[in-house]
Amino acid sequence: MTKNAKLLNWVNEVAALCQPDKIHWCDGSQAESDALCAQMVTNGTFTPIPARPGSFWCRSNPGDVARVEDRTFICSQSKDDAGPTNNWFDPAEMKSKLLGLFKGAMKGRTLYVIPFSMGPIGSHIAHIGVELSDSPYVVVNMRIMTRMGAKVLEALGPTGEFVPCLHSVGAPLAAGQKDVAWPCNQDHKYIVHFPEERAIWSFGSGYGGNALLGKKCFSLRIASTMARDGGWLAEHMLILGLTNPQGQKIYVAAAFPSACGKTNLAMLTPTIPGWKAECIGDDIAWMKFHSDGRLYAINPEAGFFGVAPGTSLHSNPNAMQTVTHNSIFTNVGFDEAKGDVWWEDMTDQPPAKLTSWLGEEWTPGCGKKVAHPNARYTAPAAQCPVIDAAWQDPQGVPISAILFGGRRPTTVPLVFEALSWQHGTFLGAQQSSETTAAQAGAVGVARRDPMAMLPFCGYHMGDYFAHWLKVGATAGAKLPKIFYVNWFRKSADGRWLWPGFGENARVLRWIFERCAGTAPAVASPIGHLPTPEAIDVSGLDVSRADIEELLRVDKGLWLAEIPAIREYFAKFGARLPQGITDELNALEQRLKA
Ligand code: O2Y
Ligand code: MN
Repeated sequence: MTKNAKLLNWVNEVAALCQPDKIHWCDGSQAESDALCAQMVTNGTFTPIPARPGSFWCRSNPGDVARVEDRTFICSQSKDDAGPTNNWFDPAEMKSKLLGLFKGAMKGRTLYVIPFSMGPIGSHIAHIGVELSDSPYVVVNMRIMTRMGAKVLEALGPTGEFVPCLHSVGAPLAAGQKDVAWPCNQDHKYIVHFPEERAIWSFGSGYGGNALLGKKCFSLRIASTMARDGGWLAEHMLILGLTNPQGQKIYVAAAFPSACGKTNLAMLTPTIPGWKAECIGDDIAWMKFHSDGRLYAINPEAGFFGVAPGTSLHSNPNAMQTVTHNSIFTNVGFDEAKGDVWWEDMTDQPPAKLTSWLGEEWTPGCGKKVAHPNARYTAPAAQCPVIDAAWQDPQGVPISAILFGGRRPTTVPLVFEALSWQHGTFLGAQQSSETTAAQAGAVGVARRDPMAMLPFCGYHMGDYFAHWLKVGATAGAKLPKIFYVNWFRKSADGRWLWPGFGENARVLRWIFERCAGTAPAVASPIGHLPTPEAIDVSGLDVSRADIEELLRVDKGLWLAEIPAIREYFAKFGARLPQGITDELNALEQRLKA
């Protein structure tokens, strides 16, 4: 166990409040995970997947299928500090409300103590958390997604600091009451962050980001406040390594809104001869400056919690390889005949008959989805065939380029380079993407999602932009270059102009060569653009006219967007840094010149 007094006291306090039947300190072993999975098979939560050794199919309650942004709260002392993009609630009032809900919430259940490290244990960039949860599903997922168990308690020692993460599915069991396969609370869901005391309380949901508290709650919302205070960056970014045919390597981090192919890019297989891409992480980057003046990144996670629908040997063969074993599939379909899972677009031909994520019989053409659009696989990063050799390096990897971008059928070119760190910060701050059918709300609406952090910044977004500018102003000359990409531009007649997927390596090549100082670029009002010849399209069915269109800057369309950007920034009021306003004004002037 542990001699950490803060941890022991907190476990005792939570046990007294939540009144679990048992307390289990997780050691993170295979035997422990096997036993919990067997227990979940017995009670109907898990079904073994014969085609994928060590893997399980799981169906959630249909009312508990995704992160609940409207039930996610930032409880800073001052409402202003949460900013206009977060739901704020007074911390004392929230605690009193939640104490009522947590009281007796774990009756009939086991309280699992889950010590975890975000990042390689012992890395100076990593941080420790402890999740107290009454969900065995959370335990086995946290074991994949983080470094978890006895080794973390050892690293914590008797006086080490940790972020306390309290979680209950909010479904106590009366004596003799039979459990359901997916316990949760239909009426009360709260995903709550106390940024000043660096604590997380989550009640009522067992799903994904609501319950695996190391991910969005800790690694982004709480860590973003830690990063602001400590002069580092906690970002919603993939990290990949890119090696040229001469064996030179750079690392790139990229922040894209949902439905822009972030996991596909993180695991991309380049189509251009001699180039290699390797994955460090697909979702989160923690970045700190080293004594050499460069920004180094770690992936704080140890697994992938990826969207299953749409993942296929065509879109992401490396993800498909990753999930062949030791994986958990939540809310996909199940093929009894083959003993395997299936989801939309996994293969060209669907199986003849499946059980859907709702547990209903499903046949092709029945008009329903077999998998929920937010169905997920949980899989160990170590199983990814293109995992980078340095993915566990406690020093992190040096970042040469940061990419922003979004899904924009018009206006935004395939790629361009920011004029400076401040200009790049502005580009990230105004980042927008068109919504797709996979998201809630209207389809085809351009939504602003600054640095892809809109639901994940634990404090006022105006202060977050200021933090980015401060990092740039204090860092010196070795900052990463910033680029903006758009794989989704269409022709006037609605045709995709760029093939995407592995072909995106051609754009990464230009970025690599800009970092090396060898690729040509031309000045434009929005930034440095590649010349049409600078993008390698050899062997690709992209005409000269298409590449010119992909790189065209329509000043009229950009000018038309300025008022919308200005209106968006106005919501940050006096906390919008002058540097961001200056960049918007300068862009307008360059477009009008
Ligand atoms: O719905 C959920 O709880 C999952 S959200 C998620 C999971 C993995 C990576 N990114 C996200 C996200 O919402 O950005
Ligand atoms: Mn994400």
